[in-house]
Formats: sequence, C-alpha cells, structure tokens
Amino acid sequence: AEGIAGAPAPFDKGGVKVALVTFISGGDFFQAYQSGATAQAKALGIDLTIFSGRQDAAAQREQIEQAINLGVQGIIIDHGQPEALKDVAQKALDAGIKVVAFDVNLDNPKIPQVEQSDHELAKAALGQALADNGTSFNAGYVYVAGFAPLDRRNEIWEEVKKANPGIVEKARWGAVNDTTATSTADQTKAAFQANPDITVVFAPYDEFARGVKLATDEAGISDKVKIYSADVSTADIAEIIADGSPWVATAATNPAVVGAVSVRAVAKLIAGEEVPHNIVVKPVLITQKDLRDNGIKTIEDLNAKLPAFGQSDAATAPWIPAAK
Ligand code: SR1
Repeated sequence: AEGIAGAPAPFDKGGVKVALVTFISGGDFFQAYQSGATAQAKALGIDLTIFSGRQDAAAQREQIEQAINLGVQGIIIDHGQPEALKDVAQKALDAGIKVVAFDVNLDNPKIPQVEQSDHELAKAALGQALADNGTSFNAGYVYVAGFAPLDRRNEIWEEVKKANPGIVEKARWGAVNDTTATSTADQTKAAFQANPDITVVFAPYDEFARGVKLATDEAGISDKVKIYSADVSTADIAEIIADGSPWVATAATNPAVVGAVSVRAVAKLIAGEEVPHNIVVKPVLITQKDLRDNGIKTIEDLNAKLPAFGQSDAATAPWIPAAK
C-alpha cells in the first residue's frame, strides 16, 4: 500500500481500510456517489470496500457487522433506517472505528452527518415552480416518508403549501425499491387518471422525476405538466433537454462530490482531525432553459460551467489529494 508523503498517520504509510455500506445502490445518484467515493479513496491510498444495499435494513446491519470484523478503520453509512442502524453504528464506534453517515440521522454526537442542504434544495426547486406557475396550481407530489433527505425536502413542501393556499395537492404517491422509476411511473398513471387537472409535479428525487416523465410521455400529456425535481445525472440532462420535456428544473449537487466529501470526512477522523457535526454540500438550481441555452449535455459540462457544482470545500485538508 502506498502512503502519502507528509500526511498524518496512518495515511503516511497507506493501507487504510474503509467500508462504504449503502442502503440503496441502484440508480444514477448512488452510482455517481460511489464513483466519487472510490476516486477520493484511491487518491488517499484507502482500500475501500463497498457493500451494496438492496433496501434491506437487516442486510445493511449485517454488512456493518462484517465491516467491523474486517478490521476497517472507518465506515461510511449511506442512507438506511436509523432505528436499524444506531446500535450497530455504536458498536463500530466502541471498536475504535470512525463512522460518518450520509443522509441517515444516527443521532449520535460522535457520527458526523453529511447532507446536501435539503431545505435549500427544495426551496430552490419550489421557488422555480412558483416563478413558472404562480402561486395557485393543482399539484402532484412524489414522496416516501422515512428517508432523511426526502423528509427534510417535505418540510419545505409543507411550508410552501401553507404560505400559498392556492397550491392544492391533489395526489401524493411514490415508491423506493429496485425499480423506483418504473414503479413511480405506474403510480403516476393512476394519479393522473384520477386527477387529470394536475399541472405541476414536485418529484424531489431524480428516479421519481424520471418515472413521472415516463408516465406523462406515455399518456401524451407532457405538454400539460411541469416537473420539478432534485438530483441530476447525464441521463437526467438528456431527459430534461429533450424536445417537449415536462421536466423543467432540478436542484442538485454533484453526487460524486458528495461521495468524495464523505470519504474525506472519514479520513480526517481516522487521522485524528476534527470535522463539523453537519457537513453540508450545497445544491445549485439547474433549469431546462439554462441547460438548453448553454448547450449543457453532461455532468462534465455542468462541472465546467458551475464551479460550485463541480467541487466542495467540505472536509478538505492540505494533505488530502483531490480525487481525479
Ligand atoms: C430515497 S432518498 C433519495 C435521495 O437521496 C439523496 O439525498 C439523493 O439526493 C436522492 O434524491
């Protein structure tokens, strides 16, 4: 294992083992998050083991136990059900392992929380919805309770509805599973059949937004609907800029940057450095118009156009090399 000259122990010698234990591993967001984590781990000489989640709380617990038994120095817990994880995360801490959580609130002062500023993210997407549609419209809302980022975005949706009584939530639906987009599409069809007067859909997860677009395209009603979402990927950009696309705005971080931040945070803890309890990666608003006007087609184009999207200062240190 290669060490980093001038880095604090144990990174000066290399061979540091870290586990990334995921709850959801499919979909563009989570794939990009893992790629960013892998690239940052490589730059730090970390031996990163990724445990793939299948939305299975018992399996995720078991994987954390496995990581402890592997003798890792750090564990990143990416999403999950807090009640299934709190005790096993504490067990890792008790074994001297540093733990960082992304988007799952483990309610433990020793476990820093990485998040994307979900309140700001929802405010940006919904601010665009209000700018485009005014303050009175019939809305559909895609939401599954119990996921920290979705619950935080939901707090803003509730605030926006309260402040704008002309916004009527006609239907609410959503599923998080192995096939989130297609499940959401099936539910969207039923929601629009029962509520054909919905003109705006708030779908704050890109798999939700994709499912909504799939359904409105198939039903031939994409010209009557506007979709506002969270997250972005190269495949999402293609859907957003497509002719006649109803997906008009999304608020997003670069998930690869969030993955890199998570690895840097755990690396700093392993090196004995402090990190803030809440480590926030700020989102940017991305509109269909901006993408089309600027010829942006990929995440790399976005990185080049929006420096605030392509990098984060969170959990950096002079000895930590940038991910490539
Ligand atoms: C089911 S939770 C999905 C969300 O997790 C991450 O925060 C992404 O932004 C995604 O929207």
